[in-house]
Amino acid sequence: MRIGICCYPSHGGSGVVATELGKHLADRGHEVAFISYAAPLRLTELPPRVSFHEVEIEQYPLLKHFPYTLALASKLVEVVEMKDLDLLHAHYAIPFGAAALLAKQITANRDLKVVLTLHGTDITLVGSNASFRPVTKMTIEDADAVTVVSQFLKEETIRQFDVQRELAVIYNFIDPERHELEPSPCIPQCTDSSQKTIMHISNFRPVKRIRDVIEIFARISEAVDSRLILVGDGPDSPVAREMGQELGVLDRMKFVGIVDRVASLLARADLFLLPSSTESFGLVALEAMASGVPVIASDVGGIPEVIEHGRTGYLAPVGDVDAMSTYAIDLLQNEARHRQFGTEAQEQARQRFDYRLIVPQYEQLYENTLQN
Ligand code: GMT
Repeated sequence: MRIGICCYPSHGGSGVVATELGKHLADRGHEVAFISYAAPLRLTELPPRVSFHEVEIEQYPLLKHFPYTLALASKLVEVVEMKDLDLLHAHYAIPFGAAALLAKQITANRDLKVVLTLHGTDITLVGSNASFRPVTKMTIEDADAVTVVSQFLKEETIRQFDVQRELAVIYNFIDPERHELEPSPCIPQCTDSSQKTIMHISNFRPVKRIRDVIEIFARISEAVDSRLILVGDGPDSPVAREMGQELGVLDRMKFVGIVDRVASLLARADLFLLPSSTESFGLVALEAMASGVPVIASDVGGIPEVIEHGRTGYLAPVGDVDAMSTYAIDLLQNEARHRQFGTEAQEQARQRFDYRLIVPQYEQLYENTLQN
C-alpha cells in the first residue's frame, strides 16, 4: 500500500505513535510519506520506502494567522498525486483529519481513503472546544475509518460527539528490543546507585499536573534517598522549578529537556510518575513498563487499560498525592515487591502491546477500508 501520514512532529504521544507506525509499515514493505511542517522527532533518518514532505509556512502581512490547515491540505493533494497514495492516515482530528478530508474532496477523481486516529486531547480538550466542535464532529463522521487508542476514548468520543459510526480500538504499542538498551550515560547524577531514580516524561502541559509530580517527589524524598529526572519541556516547566524551590527539593531534580529516544533514560528509572488529570492511553507509562519500571498514575481515562493496579503499578484518584506518594514509598522500600512489579510490567507490555501485535491491526483496517 502507499500511505500518507500526517501528524504533529513534536514530542507528543500522537506524533510518536504516527512515526513509529509509519516506520514499521515501511519495514513491512509499504511506501510511507510523512507530511508535516517539520520532520517528526522520531524520524531521525529516512529508512527505505519512507519520504518526508514539508508543509511550508510563509507569513503574509495580510494574514494575521497563517491558515496552516489549508496549506497542509494543498500539500497533501500534491503528495497524493506525486506518490499515487492509496490512503491518508491523519493522527489527531484537528487539523489533520479535516485537512485530509479536504484533500480527498480535491482529488475526487481518485479513490483516496482517509483513516483518522483519535489520540485523546483532540477529543477531551481541543476537539470539544466550541470553536472546533462542528469540524471535529464532521471529521469523525466523514473519515473512511476511525481508530481510537483506548476503550475509554471510544466511549468518550461517542458521549461527547454523539457519533453512530464504528470506532476501532487500536492500542499504542512499543518495540520491546528498544527497551533492552544500556542505561543512558547522559544523566551524570544517576551514577550514584544508592539513590533511587524517580522519572517523569511529558510535554509539561497543565493536563500532566506537574505540581503533583513535584509534590509526590518531595514526599518520597523525605522517606527515601532519591532524585527526580524530568524529561521533556513545555509551558509548565517553570512551574516545576518554582515548586521544587518552594519544597526544598530543587537540588535533587534534574531537567533533561526533550529527548527523542526515551528508552535509555527509562533504563535508569526505579519508578515512573504520571499523575495526569486525563490520559486517553498513556504511551509514556507503557514505555516505562516496557523498560521494567513500575508506574504510579492517576486512575483516569485509558490508564487502567494499561496499568494493572497492584501488579504493574498503582493507581489513585486524580490529585490524591497522599495515596500516590504512599504507594511510591511502599514500592521503593520493598525491594522484592518492586522487582516483582517491574518484571510483571515488562511482561505485560510485551504480551499485550508489542508492535508485532498492533501494527497488523492498522494494516488490516487499511485493507478493509480500501476494499470498501
Ligand atoms: O499526552 C500528550 O499530551 C500528548 C498527546 C498527543 O496527542 O500527542 O498524547 C495523547 O496521545 C497519546 C498517543 O496516542 C496517548 O498515549 C496519550 O495518552 C494522549 N494524551 C492525553 O490524552 C492527555
